[in-house]
Formats: sequence, structure tokens, C-alpha cells
Amino acid sequence: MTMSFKRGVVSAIAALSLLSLAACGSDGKAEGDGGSGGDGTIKVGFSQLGAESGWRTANTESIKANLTAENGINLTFVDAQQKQENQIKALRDFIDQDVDVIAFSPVIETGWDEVLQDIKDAGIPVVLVDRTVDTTVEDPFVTWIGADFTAEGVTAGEWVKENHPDAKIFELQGTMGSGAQANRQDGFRSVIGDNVIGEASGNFTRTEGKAAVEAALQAYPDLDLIFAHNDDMGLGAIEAIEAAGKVPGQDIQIVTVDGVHDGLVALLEGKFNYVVECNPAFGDQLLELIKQVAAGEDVEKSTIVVDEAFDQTITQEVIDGRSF
Ligand code: GYE
Repeated sequence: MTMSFKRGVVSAIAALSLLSLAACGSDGKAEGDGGSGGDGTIKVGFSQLGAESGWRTANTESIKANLTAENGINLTFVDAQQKQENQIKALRDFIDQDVDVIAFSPVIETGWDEVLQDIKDAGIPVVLVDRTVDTTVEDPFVTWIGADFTAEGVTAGEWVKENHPDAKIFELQGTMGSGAQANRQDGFRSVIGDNVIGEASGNFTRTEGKAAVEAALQAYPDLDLIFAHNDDMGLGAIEAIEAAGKVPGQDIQIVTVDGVHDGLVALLEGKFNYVVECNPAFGDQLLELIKQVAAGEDVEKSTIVVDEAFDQTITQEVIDGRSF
């Protein structure tokens, strides 16, 4: 078995011409507010959904490292602590601040119609980041950058099907109603859905993942494989399994998504069995998209970040060579 492989397909689903971006370019900005009116910087409002996981921390670091003043960006970054109402408030503040570009990573898919319409009416282009939206607003965003969550679920499912075709699976879901949860679940179940004997959400956090697995070990004493929608919940699962006197990675196999540092260390230690990467370090690509959007240039409608996958043949060198 190979240690890793390329799975994603890079970008380029379609190049679309943008909405009327002229309205949100350089016209009418107050001088000296750090916006685009005077000094040529691009005023960006970024609503991050939270700080729930290692993935999110790495993603925030990558965004902040790239959307800098040196790179021509005047960034307002707001963390919504996994609450949609906080995100909506941040987005409204960005409208009031008349930013040049709004970027956001939506905590769940629905509930954005009103605010997206208001952003559109204000003529501010939206760059959607990471998670996806489900909205009745037409052309709600100019471009989206993120991972192919369905493909991640399929990759995880295929590994289970090949290596543990009789597994009794407990699925540890991410935040319910988020694109990352819904699509990883769909992809996984399209391959090995009949083997799923139970499910619960751990909201993409270690603490809630642990609690969900504690309950699952009682409710489904036969379970012998956990598919966790992210590393952090898988790390919580390790704690719950060990506390129950079982051996993670042996008595109960663990398959996760993300490939952040702590997850890959668990894989190296034999506590995780397979990890599908979801690469959070795309701040450089986001910067380029934002610059193009602010300049009114045509951009690809979607950019899919390339992922890999790892099994227990992973080495310390591979882990040390990664940026997240
Ligand atoms: O997998 C998880 C995080 O939306 C891809 O969100 C992201 C997911 C990631 O909480 O760790």
C-alpha cells in the first residue's frame, strides 16, 4: 500500500465573468481609512467560523500570514466561535464598513439568504472559503476555494471497504448541517454506508468527540471502527476508547479526515489507522483570488485544494516536513 497519493483535482471547473464588480472597486472610499480609496490596499472583511480544531487554527494562520499589509491587504478578521449569529453580525459590520471584498467560511450551509442578498445589494463581492452555502440568492459569491469533501468521504470509505469490509462502523459527524459534515458523510456512505451501525455529532471538537464516543461505546458495544469527520474528534475518540480499557487502532480502528500534526502523530503511533488529508494552508491561493476579485478580473468559479491520504506507513520525516 502506498503511503500517500494525490487525489484532488486542481481548480478550474469554470472561468466565469464576474458580477458587476466595478461598483465595489475603488470608487467612493474615504481617504485614510486604510481602504482602497487612498493607499491602494484592498479592504477585506474575513469572517472565520471559529477555532474549533487544529485544522481551523492552521487555516487561520495561513490566512493571516498571507492577507497582510505587505501583500496589499487591510484585513479585518473576526472569529464567530461557531455561532452563525456571530457570523451574520460580522458580515453586516463589513457592509457598514464598506469593505472591498467579503470573505467568509460559513459554519453551516443554510440561513444566509438575507445577509447574502444585502451584501449583493451593497455591491460587495463575496469570496467563499472552505465550507459551502445553500441559498436562494442568485450568484451569491464570485468564487469559492476549499476541499472536495465528498471525495474525502469516498477516499475514507474505499480504504475501509478494502481493509475492513465487515467493519461495524460508528460515524462521528462534524457540525450538523455544515458542508464538511454533509458531504463527507455522503461520500463515505456511498461506498460503505451499509456498515454504519450508529452516528452522532462531535461538532468537530475533541471534547464533544470524546463525549460522543463514550456514549457510543455503551450504545454499540460491537462497534469496531470509527469514521471521524476530523482529527480532533478522532483524538477525543482515542481518549474515550482508552478510558474504556480498549486499544485504539487495534480493538477499534479509527479513520479520520484533516491530517493535522496531532492526527498524523496518532497515525504514526498506531492509534489512528488511516487519515485523509484536508489541506488548510491555502492562504496564498486565497490572496491571489482576492486580488483578482478586487481588480474586477475574471476568476475561476471554484478552486479545489489538493489533498493526500496517509496510512500507518507514514514516517516522522513526512510529519516534520509539513506546515500544519
Ligand atoms: O475538516 C474540521 C474543521 O470545514 C474543512 O472544519 C473544514 C473542517 C475541518 O473544524 O477540522
